[in-house]
Amino acid sequence: MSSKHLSKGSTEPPRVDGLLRLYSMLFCPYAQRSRLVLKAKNIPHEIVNINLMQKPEWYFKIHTEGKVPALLDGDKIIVESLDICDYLDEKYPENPLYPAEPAAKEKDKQVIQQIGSATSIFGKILFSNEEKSPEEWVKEIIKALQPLEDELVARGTKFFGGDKPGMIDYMLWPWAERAGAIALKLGTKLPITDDHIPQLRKWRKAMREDPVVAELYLGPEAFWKVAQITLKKEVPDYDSILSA
Ligand SMILES: N[C@@H](CCC(=O)N[C@@H](CS)C(=O)NCC(=O)O)C(=O)O
Repeated sequence: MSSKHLSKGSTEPPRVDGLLRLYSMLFCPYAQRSRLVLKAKNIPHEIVNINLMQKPEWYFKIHTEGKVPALLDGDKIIVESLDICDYLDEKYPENPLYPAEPAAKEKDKQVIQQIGSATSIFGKILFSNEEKSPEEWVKEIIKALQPLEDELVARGTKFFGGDKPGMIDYMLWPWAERAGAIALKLGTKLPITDDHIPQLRKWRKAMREDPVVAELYLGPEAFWKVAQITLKKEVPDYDSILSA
């Protein structure tokens, strides 16, 4: 399902003329955004995975900070997940992920800008050693996600994109997929009740059934394994986590 993560001392795989290349890392939510868009739009591409703990020397010529994702299109290199996804949506008009109407597209972009602050709570819970009760975490989660819940309610649609997922949906999904790892960390189901962010929770179930999401789905256990290794300040063996 995925190529080996290349490390220090490796050589860059030969490029294939005319084929898009995404530099990625299997567990990176930002890279997942690009992979979702590539799949949703059925764009032929290859994936080159990067070991972010032991970055290959050659990779700094692609991305000066050595981050993923980065997209290579001929001589062009595009970095930053949102710029990559917008680039792909513009270059490949089939199955557009934004509304055609410019004001509506602008609105979608504004919502996407809010995703980072809404979802930073997940990383805070997974990667910090802060001791809080599940009830306290739930309060923080609901507060952080309420603006997205309100937006979905205002739209009155199953997905932010309407009756099928659009750009907002795919930009948000990687964090919704990782949310299941929180219960694994806390050792208990989160005490979320029916009146807590009901539309977003319905959205998450519907997204899980989207064929594009399903094809790239790794599941909470894999993310929790990576988080645990990272918390111990050890280097995850990205290639064996799914089979371990
Ligand atoms: N703002 C960037 C964030 C990319 C990012 O932080 N990627 C992480 C992996 S999930 C990374 O490359 N980390 C390696 C590093 O920071 O050196 C985007 O949206 O693409």
